[in-house]
Amino acid sequence: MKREEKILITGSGGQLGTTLAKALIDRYGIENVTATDLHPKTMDAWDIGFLDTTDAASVEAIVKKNKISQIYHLAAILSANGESNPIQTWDINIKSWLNVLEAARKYQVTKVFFPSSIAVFGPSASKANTSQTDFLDPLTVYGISKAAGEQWGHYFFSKYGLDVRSLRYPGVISHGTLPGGGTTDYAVDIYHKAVQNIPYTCYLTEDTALPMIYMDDAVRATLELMDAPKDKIRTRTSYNLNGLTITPKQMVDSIRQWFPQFEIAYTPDFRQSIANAWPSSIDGLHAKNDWNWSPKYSLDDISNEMISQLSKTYN
Ligand code: AKB
Repeated sequence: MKREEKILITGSGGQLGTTLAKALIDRYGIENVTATDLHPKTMDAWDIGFLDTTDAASVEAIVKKNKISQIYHLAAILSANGESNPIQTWDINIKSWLNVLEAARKYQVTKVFFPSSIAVFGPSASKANTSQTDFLDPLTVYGISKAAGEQWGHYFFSKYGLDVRSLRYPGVISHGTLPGGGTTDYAVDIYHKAVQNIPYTCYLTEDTALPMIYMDDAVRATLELMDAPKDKIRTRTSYNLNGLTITPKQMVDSIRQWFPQFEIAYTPDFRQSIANAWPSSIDGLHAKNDWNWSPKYSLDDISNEMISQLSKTYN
């Protein structure tokens, strides 16, 4: 039976937004999900409508008109792209989030989801098994906007009682949609090249360890967090979301089980210094304790899924 919720997704055309929209439509029914993006498009079974989340009046109008009860605010500029225009990135990421929070507060939205990121951490945090409460000194404008966004979510919760929930995603690996301008994008691009038998040039060194997660785990975590009873959510800034830790070399070794001839070269660029300031692994203790989070996908599970799905796309 479909549950009675009215869902708004912003940034629904992006990597996470596309898969999350499908999961929410399956769960709540297509008539109850308003999927939006700055770039509208028609998907297989649903439409993504236009919404500029930096325009407060438009955000309020859609929340009011559709009697929205839950918002998943995914619209944002990611870490690598954000560096080419820091002020605009800050403006877009923060303005849109404040517009969503204000509309949610005014129109009694019951739950709001904010995607944060491991990018909130910087050089002062421990590199390995980084705790959720470790020091936040992000070096990218994306990381700064996520760290501030977490605090805004916490503020709206403590001041107005708005039920804001958030996860710090690691790099998300998926076959459905390409990621758009992050530092962890190589972990998706590499599979596209491998299945097409094209050599890949990686912009990070072979031993750059970063936290990652497979899309199915990322979507399941999002839904489990949003489903958890309110009194279980003891973190109102953002939960560390742990999946696994991968280096480019480990990924290549995994891919070579399917494609032994796969070729890779390493030419680090500006994204290397972004990655160097991020944790290599994160501690998901709070997510486990509060709402029982446990990731499922290993690196070989991910390679298996990515290669079999992308082989269908390219063949
Ligand atoms: C990025 O690389 O910017 C994102 C992230 C880790 O938030 N994938």
